[in-house]
Amino acid sequence: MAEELNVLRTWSSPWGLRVVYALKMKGLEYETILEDLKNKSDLLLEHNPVYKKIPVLVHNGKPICESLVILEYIDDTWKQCPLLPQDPYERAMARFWAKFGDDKLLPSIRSGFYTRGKEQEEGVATAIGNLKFIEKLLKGKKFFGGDTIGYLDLAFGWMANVISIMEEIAEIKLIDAETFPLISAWINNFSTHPMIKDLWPPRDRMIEKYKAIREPYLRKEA
Ligand SMILES: N[C@@H](CCC(=O)N[C@@H](CS)C(=O)NCC(=O)O)C(=O)O
Repeated sequence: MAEELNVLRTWSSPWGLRVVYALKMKGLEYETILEDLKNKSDLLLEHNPVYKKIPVLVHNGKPICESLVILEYIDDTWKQCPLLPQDPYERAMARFWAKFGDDKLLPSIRSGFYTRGKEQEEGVATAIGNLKFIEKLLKGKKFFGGDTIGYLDLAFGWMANVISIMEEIAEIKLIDAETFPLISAWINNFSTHPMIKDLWPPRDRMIEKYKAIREPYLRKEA
């Protein structure tokens, strides 16, 4: 049976990009259905009634939600170019760090981005502390997956997409090459990888978007 793969996402969402990167790594054809999150489609509400969020992968009519769950589904369904490591301990660790990225690292980076003054300094310090764990994971490796891009690289793709944009807008420094030589090299390796670079959202549009997202938080603070 011909596979039908649709991805509900937005042009900029790092969680949506996780899914299309994975499909591309596996060499699968898919259609993107772009969502307007201010006016969610009936299709999105029907396919993700619990969270009402993108991304959703629709495989032969069946929806799968939550980007990390979707990555595992893709890896379980199509065996070429494995994303998760084969070793059970390594698999568990990849899942652990992906969850750390979403639950701990990202909120700390956001708290440095959406604030000013002392609160911002504290957010940046916490984020830098969290990034130190990530730096250690890259010791002796080009990618989190080793020599090739794997599940954890796709899970951390948002770091390559978004951190430098947040740094520029909020005038903060999170990743400098001296403190984080391995993360800096990874960002370069990941963002220039042939499977990844064509799907990269344009920087000027991202800057505009993230400025607009930040603005209401600063107004609330003032
Ligand atoms: N944990 C979710 C996060 C997805 C997410 O935050 N999606 C955002 C766009 S980047 C969304 O759909 N927001 C709409 C809303 O919150 O109403 C995942 O990994 O898929």
